[in-house]
Amino acid sequence: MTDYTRVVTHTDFDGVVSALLVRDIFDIEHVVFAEPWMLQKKEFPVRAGDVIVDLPYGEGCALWIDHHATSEADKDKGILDTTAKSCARVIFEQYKAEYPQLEKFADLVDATDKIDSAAFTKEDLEHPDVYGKLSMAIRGDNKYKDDEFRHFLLNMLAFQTPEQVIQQPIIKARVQEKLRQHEDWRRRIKEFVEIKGAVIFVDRTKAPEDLPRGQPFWLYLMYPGKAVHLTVDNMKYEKDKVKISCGENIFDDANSVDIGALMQTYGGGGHKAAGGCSIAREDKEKVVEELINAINEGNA
Ligand SMILES: [Mn+2]
Repeated sequence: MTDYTRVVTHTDFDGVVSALLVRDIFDIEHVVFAEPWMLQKKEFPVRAGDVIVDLPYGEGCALWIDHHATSEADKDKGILDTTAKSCARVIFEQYKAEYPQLEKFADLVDATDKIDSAAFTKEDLEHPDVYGKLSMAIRGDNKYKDDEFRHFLLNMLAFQTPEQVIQQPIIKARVQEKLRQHEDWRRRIKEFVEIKGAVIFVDRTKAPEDLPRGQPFWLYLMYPGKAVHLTVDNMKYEKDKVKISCGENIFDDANSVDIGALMQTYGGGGHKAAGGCSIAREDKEKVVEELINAINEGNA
């Protein structure tokens, strides 16, 4: 029917669900996971039969579907809907009339909208539902194990309900490990937090290696009423650099600064509500101070 031979997708929950839908529509077996920067920097080897979803456009692919605002320049090259809350939603709306079997994924696509647009309530954080738990389990710190897990999850979601999927021993164990790590993070992260005006500043470069990754949205519950959180962290491979990530309080309208635009002035990017950049390690103190000042002045 088509010459589509491989799905190239993002490593997050939306990426997994987008791949699931595309695979179901076009009957493609082969799925690979990539990070947005790989396509941006043209470091991903695109093949002629590739269907690229939830990622920036890749020259030479057969089909591209996305919803990121930063993809606007490529909008004529594929299917882009920047108003959609998830890429899974774009695929679902585009193909559901022609492929009515997609209807079985309607709840999963609703859940993906919520996760990909961070439309969480306090209740969602305190008591994550089955989708929240599955999405927590998607990212670890080993690319090969993570990809293996994502493939497994994708295969399970193709023929079982999420409630059944989460009972699979491999998935259940990983979810439980993630919840445990998250508790550990919540207990220990406070030591590396400093409140600077409206900013919750987290310096992970000072934290021990074994401090797990947490869900940064929790910071807004732990330090209520603040406008943004700003985290500085080591980079895995580039030891002479640090990465900065910043996001606005999802429970509160306290932030009016365009975070993506601010990060762009340091070579990064993002959206109005969240963004990041990487900078030379030696500039850390200076840049962090400038960012915190800019955020506080913008919100004064
Ligand atoms: Mn997405």
